[in-house]
Amino acid sequence: MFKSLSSRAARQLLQPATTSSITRRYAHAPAVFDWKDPLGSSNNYTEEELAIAETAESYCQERLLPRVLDAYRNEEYDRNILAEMGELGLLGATIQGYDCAGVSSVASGLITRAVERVDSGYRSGMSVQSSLVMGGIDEFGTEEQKQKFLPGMTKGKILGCFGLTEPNHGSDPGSLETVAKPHPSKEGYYSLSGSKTWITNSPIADVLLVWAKLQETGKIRGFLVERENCPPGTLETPKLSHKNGLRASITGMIQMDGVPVTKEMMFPHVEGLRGPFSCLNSARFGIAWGTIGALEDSIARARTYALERRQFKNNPIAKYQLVQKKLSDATTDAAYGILAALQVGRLKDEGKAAPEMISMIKRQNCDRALINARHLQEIFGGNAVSDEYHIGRHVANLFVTQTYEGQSDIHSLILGRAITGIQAFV
Ligand code: TGC
Ligand code: FAD
Repeated sequence: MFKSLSSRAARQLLQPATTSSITRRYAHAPAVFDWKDPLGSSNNYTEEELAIAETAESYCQERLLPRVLDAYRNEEYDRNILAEMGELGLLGATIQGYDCAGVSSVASGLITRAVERVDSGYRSGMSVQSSLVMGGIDEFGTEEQKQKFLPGMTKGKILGCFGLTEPNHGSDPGSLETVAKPHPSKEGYYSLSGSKTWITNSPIADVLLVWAKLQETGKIRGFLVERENCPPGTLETPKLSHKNGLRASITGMIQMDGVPVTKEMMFPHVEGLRGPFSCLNSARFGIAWGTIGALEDSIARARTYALERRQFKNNPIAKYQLVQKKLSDATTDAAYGILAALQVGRLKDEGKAAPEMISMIKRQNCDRALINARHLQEIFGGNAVSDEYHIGRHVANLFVTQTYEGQSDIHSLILGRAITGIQAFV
């Protein structure tokens, strides 16, 4: 957190400026523009946050980047990635206790930015584990549930998934059909039936956080389904293949037919959409940081390409105004996006971040990252079609980030409702 100004610094700020103090103030070397951090956002991070960002960036560049092309080509997600991240303390990093790192929201944002600089799919696998499942257990779980799952999940030894979306209900999860009723033969158990789709990590998850309507009340409740406790034939989690985006992550369905879940595995004190949406607040916040990481990687690659590629009288294409405009637009949106995410991160840790603020940065950063990456793709000409230039992968991924955790138009309706007081979805 920022320290309050020392009384000496406060006195200096409050003193009327004299000629000599003005001279002293401008005697520094002139500030230099850094295209990688155009508005100097790194001045606002604590030493600890900078150190965490460096650890995450090193891991991602040294360990994730070398395997992303094969993973994307073959649509393969290596579950060891979550164990590696766990070793470094990157999972569930904002959670206090249970062997988690307990860092600031801004530090967790810097982690997602580092991961998504390599690939949105890798960030997706991490977000689901950290924000959606561990975050949900931390906020709504019993002490027994926390003790049982969080220490293993922060190490990446127990993997989680989050099942809200259904084949017929995506933007409108309030209409979900999955039902939990008293188990017909097992005392103290519910029986879960229904189907979820487009669920990140579901084929490899050990614990599935499933949102279902309790038959007795008609209210949505959260259930922790442990795969190893499901009798044969009650749970299937088939992989969804042939995706044209997010291919380095694993996505599947959750098909439940009378899954027995002990009553102790239901979140006791939250009902309705407040449960899943509270988990989504943290995940959406992470995406706002992450997508800027993907955009920053697109900018760096497009800049390098534009400086090296020569056309017309052997000029680098970076010399031409239309190419420079694309780089300027993208760099400006990335810089604004990070500062907005940083502001919301500080407010989040003070308990002052309204969900609509998170909708605003999720929507804006996803939309701007997608639009700018698409424009930067043009700089690569025909080479953009080769996956070895990485830009096409970012563009395909960023379409998905704009779609999940609330499609951008849905976030504009959330904002519209907050601005006008009038609900537009129904
Ligand atoms: P609405 O009336 O707005 O709200 C119902 C209840 O929920 C509460 N609430 C929130 N609580 C905490 N945080 C938030 N952000 C909240 N938003 C709403 C609200 O106060 C109310 O509580 P209560 O106690 O009064 O009942 O509900 P609605 O049905 O009208 O909502 C409409 C809408 C459009 C806002 C909502 O359905 C929505 O956000 N739709 C988008 C669906 C979505 O985001 N799905 C995400 C699925 S998970 C996913 O995509 C993971 S991808 C992971 C990866 O790979 O990275
Ligand atoms: P729909 O709701 O059918 O929307 C289609 C279009 O209609 C959108 O453009 C939408 O904005 C628009 N629309 C809908 N209603 C309105 C309205 N009232 N006004 C104006 N426009 C409207 N879900 C999970 O629960 N867990 C996960 O882990 C998860 N991972 C995912 C991973 C991937 C790769 C993908 C692609 C999706 C994932 N999802 C997950 C699902 C995701 O959250 C949904 O796809 C998303 O919420 C949109 O729902 P939908 O696909 O049913 O689209």
